[in-house]
Amino acid sequence: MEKTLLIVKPDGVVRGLIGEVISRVERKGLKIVALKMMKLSKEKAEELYSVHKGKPFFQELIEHITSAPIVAMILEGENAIQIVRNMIGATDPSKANPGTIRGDYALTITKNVVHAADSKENAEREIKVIFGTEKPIEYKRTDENWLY
Ligand code: FUP
Repeated sequence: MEKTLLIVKPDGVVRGLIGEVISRVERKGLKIVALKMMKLSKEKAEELYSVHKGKPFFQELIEHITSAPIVAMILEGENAIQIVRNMIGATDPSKANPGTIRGDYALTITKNVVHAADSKENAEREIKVIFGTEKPIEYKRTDENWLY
């Protein structure tokens, strides 16, 4: 089954939105197969956002993501990557639709509450950066027969 990475960023954690984010993905039917709170080191942050190295907003991005704890989770489900991208909304909260996490809870592009992988390749790479060799936990949700 497809897996993706979702991160509640420091602004989301400090504003008390961890539960809100988790609640949305749980109700959607996605399965949380790994979950962890951590403070990202500068090195890990730069690895996570390596595609943005050299861009004008890189420094601000790294400063923000390392400023307070994050909550990272691996989510599993059919088309999980696209579904979670739809749920978080556009990168710029001023363009994110209402009903999406960023559309409902954020005002600015740096402090946009969540991060989610945008492709299979990035999901695999980002999961490795955050979870290393830690394995996702296998279990059944009781509603699986009603989701699939
Ligand atoms: P997303 O995948 O939606 O998080 O968006 P990107 O990977 O393009 O950007 C990662 C983060 O960089 C965003 F969450 C915020 C920051 N960013 C800016 O601050 N300015 C930009 O113009 C683009 C991204």
